[in-house]
Amino acid sequence: MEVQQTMRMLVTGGAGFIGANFVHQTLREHPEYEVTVLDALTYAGNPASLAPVRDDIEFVHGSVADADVVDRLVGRCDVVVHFAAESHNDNSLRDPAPFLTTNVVGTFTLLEAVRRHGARYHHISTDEVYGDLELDDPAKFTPETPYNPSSPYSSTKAGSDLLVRAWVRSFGIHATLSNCSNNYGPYQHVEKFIPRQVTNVLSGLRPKLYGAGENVRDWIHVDDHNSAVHAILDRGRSGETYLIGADGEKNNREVLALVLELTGQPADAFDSVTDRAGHDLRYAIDATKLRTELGWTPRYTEFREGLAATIDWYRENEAWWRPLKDGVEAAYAAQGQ
Ligand code: NAD
Ligand code: TDX
Repeated sequence: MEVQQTMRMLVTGGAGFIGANFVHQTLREHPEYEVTVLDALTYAGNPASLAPVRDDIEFVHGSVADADVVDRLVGRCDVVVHFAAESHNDNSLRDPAPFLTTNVVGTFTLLEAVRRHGARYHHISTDEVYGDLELDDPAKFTPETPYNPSSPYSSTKAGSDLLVRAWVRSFGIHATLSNCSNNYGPYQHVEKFIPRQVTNVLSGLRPKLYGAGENVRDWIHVDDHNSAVHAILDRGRSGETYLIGADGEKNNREVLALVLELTGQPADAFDSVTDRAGHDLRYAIDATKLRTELGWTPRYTEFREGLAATIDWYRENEAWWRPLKDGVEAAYAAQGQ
């Protein structure tokens, strides 16, 4: 019988949306890992998202920008998967400062610890580093697309990606990067588009569409994002960037129409509100490298089904999102959104 060696994995941002789903998937499907989560529990971090696995992981409350705690944890890990970030574009327009500290200084702090201790590092990033595409452009983002970020959020993510690439080239750290499109699924903060609209309907509020709603996002289920990250951890080549996407392009109007249909609302039961400043028009991912080189395929190919299951999750888990809702809506209302 083959005995599998246990590897110690540090997951930063594991109390956030994608990180928490990653921890759940890792414990379910990858028993070779022992998981430690490092999370600062900002407004976006929720210990309740880890409650089902609380006894199976180590949880450390702290910041990725804290060099002492990072050095101690990276020093006793084999693998670091870095999800922690300030992640919301609208917040980055209100106050960019924490985006610099967490996304840039936090990544720098991790990279220095990885350099000292020799851990394997995987960097989670976004397709937004590439800027946006025209609606009628047949092109999609590829790993060769030049960086051209639009918002304080995406520019700090781009900066953090460039730090990783420089640490690979200059110091030879063992690192991979992934840039993924828009995720949906359980445990996503109610500030984000799909959870905001779903929880608005569940609260008797009208959904809010920015501008004309023509902006296109390339939706992927969070479990598909995370299975791609595991494929990269298992089989990715050091120093390489993999784009993660599942051919899920839809404009915001279409997504909102589905939310309204699946929740039994009339098709016109929403408000058009002030558009986002600098609003990126379209994102689209070409994931050929991930599919051909690593043999990855998505499981959630029917957006309608994945969205219906996500709506059910918000229906059944009101205790998880209700405490966040009023504060988020008050902040949006203050800026006419
Ligand atoms: P999120 O905002 O839901 O979660 C972020 C987590 O990081 C929270 O638990 C928060 O407490 C934690 N955190 C914030 N600052 C920290 C700090 N200084 N130290 C330690 N922990 C800190 O974000 P998300 O949507 O889960 O995104 C996770 C990662 O995936 C981010 O790097 C984001 O850029 C990337 N990403 C997100 C999407 C998406 O659609 N949500 C798409 C592509 C890439
Ligand atoms: O109320 C809303 N109404 C609306 O029309 C909100 C909150 C958003 N929108 C629009 C803006 C975008 O075109 O919906 C689209 C999606 O918005 P967000 O959920 O804020 O996502 P986005 O800005 O596309 O960024 C997301 O995907 C890439 C994540 O938040 C990022 O972390 C990730 O990098």
